[in-house]
Amino acid sequence: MSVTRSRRALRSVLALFILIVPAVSTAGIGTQSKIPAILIAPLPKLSEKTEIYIATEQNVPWSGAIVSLVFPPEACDLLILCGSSYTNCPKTFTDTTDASGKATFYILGGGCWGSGYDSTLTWVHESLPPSYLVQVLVNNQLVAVRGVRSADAVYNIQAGPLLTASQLWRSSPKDCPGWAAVELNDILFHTNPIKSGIFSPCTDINGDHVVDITDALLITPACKSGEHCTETN
Ligand SMILES: [Ca+2]
Repeated sequence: MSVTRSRRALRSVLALFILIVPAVSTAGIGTQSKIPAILIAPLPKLSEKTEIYIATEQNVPWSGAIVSLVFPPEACDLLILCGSSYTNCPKTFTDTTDASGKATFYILGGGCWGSGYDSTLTWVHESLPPSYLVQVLVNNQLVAVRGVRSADAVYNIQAGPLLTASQLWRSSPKDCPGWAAVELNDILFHTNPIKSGIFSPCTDINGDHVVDITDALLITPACKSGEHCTETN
C-alpha cells in the first residue's frame, strides 16, 4: 500500500487523562438542541450523516442558523478527512439549518477521535483536551465540542491491536496523505460491543453513551460496501 494510514485517528479509549470537558457556552441556543458525535465515512450514504438540531432559547426550531464544524489541527492531522489535501488543516464544514432547525453534514473520512459521550449539550468523560475536539459553532459562537466516529475505526489492516496513545502520537506524520477504508477488522471491532452491549467509545457512533442497534445501523452501509477514500497531496 503506497499511502499510509498512520495518520489514522486516536484509539482514544486510551486514557491520557480523564477529564470532564468544561461546559461550553450555550448562550443563544435552546436546551433541546441536539449535537451528536460527528460521524464521518469514506463514502457517506444517507444514514451516514451528522445531523445537528439547533433550537432557539424558546426551544423552537431555529431556521437559518449557520452551523460550523471546525476540526482543529490535532483532529485534522490524525483523522483522515478525504477529498482535500492533507495539508489543509484545520478544516471547517458549514451548513445552514433548515426550517426544522437541522444542519446536515456528509463528511468523507475515517477514524475515531475522543473518548467522550453526549450528556445533553455537554460532552463528558473525555480523555482529550477540549481544544483537540471538533468545535461546533452556531453563528460563529462556540456552543459545543464533540468527538468523531466512523465505521472505519481500526488502524491496522492486519489483525493487530489498537494503537496505544504513545504510538499514535508518534506515528502521525504530517507529510503524506492518509487512506480510510472499512474492512473486515473494522467489522470485527464493532461486532463485539454491539453484541454484548458493553460500552466502547469508538462504537458508540451517535455518542449517546449506549452501544446498540442504532449505532449498528449507522455504520451498516459502510461495512457492507467496503468503502475507502483518500486524502490528496
Ligand atoms: Ca450509541
